[in-house]
Amino acid sequence: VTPVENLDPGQPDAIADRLAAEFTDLHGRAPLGVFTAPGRVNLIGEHVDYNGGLCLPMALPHATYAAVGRREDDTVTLRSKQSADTFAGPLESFGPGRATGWAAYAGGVLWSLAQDGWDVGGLDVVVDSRVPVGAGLSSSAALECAVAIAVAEAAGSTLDDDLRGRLVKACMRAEQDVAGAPTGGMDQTIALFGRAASALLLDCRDWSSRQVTWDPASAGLTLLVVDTRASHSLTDGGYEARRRDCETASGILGVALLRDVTDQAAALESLEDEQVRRRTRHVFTEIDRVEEAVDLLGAGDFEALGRAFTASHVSLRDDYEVSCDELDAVVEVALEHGALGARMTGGGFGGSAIALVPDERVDEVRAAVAATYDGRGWDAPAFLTAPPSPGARRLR
Ligand code: GAF
Repeated sequence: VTPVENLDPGQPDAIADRLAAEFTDLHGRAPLGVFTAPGRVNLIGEHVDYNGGLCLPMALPHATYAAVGRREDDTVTLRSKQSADTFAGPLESFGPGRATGWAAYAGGVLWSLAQDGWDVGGLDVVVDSRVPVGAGLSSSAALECAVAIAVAEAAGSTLDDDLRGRLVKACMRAEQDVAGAPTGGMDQTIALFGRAASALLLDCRDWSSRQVTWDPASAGLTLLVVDTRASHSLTDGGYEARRRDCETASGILGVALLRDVTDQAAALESLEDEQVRRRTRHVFTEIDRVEEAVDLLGAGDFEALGRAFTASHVSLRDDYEVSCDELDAVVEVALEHGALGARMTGGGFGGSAIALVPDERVDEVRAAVAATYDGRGWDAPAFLTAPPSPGARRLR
């Protein structure tokens, strides 16, 4: 049997205590607090957030932690246990066109909050993360949101839903304007609004949301996450090109957002460009699948939910063309070995897949995926099990 790697999220309080101690060693004083925000998987509703659609993400137990302390001067320092790159400079050095590497996310959000009028001041930030980077599990949003709530807490603000909504917007600006990733807001929203035992039904037209009970364990099922280890980037043009196709379609159809189209069949017929038509068909069918998935969850019909997951993957693979060989192989092998459904999750082009698997077959799926990887000569995948977990919060 090929050995498999399971990524452990760790114990939040123990991670926070250790990070606070390390901050104290480094800076000679205790941090004002340790803040955390989770990575995510999206159950269904992919590449629809920037089309005003519906999505259904959930927060992972794998999270990013930031110990933060105020400084007497105006300098911001950024250190991470996962990176040798450290950054120090005034707030402006983390603005658009200036910040590089992971500082574009952590420093970018400080810059963005200052633009919103927050008194950011000088800060020391030390980060530790259990969200694998480049795995399509939203390590960037976890980092942004952990830092964002630190600033809000330092200002003495209460982290109510209204403030969380404003922080989502600040984090999105950091990602779009500073990091240059033209993403759609789903990831920051779930990082800030996630709840244990729930998925979040998010309407990206008006940003309203509601928690939906998501408890596969009660039906003897595990949501298995597979990090394909295939490279995934949202800044190398593929993601942006998909957005452009959607904008082309909405321009032709005379709507602000593809979600606003009322007669979908007529709309598809009127799109002459075959690629633009397929992209649009994905968006239409995917939004419908999210509505269906929420109904199926309400009815406890996990078999049909699994089929909706797989249909979503097929649409992302064939119509939206954001899958890759590794993702397709994981989905195929998981289904062959008893998964009720499987799909790529997140932006695609690599990254991670999810599979809804009966508990007693999880080991078999893991081993079969690992063996397939071995056979094809790919770097070994990593696995996570994903009970839905809480969103951004202060730990100490
Ligand atoms: C990435 C983006 F950041 C999200 O906004 C979303 O578009 C997703 O890809 C695809 O659903 O995670």
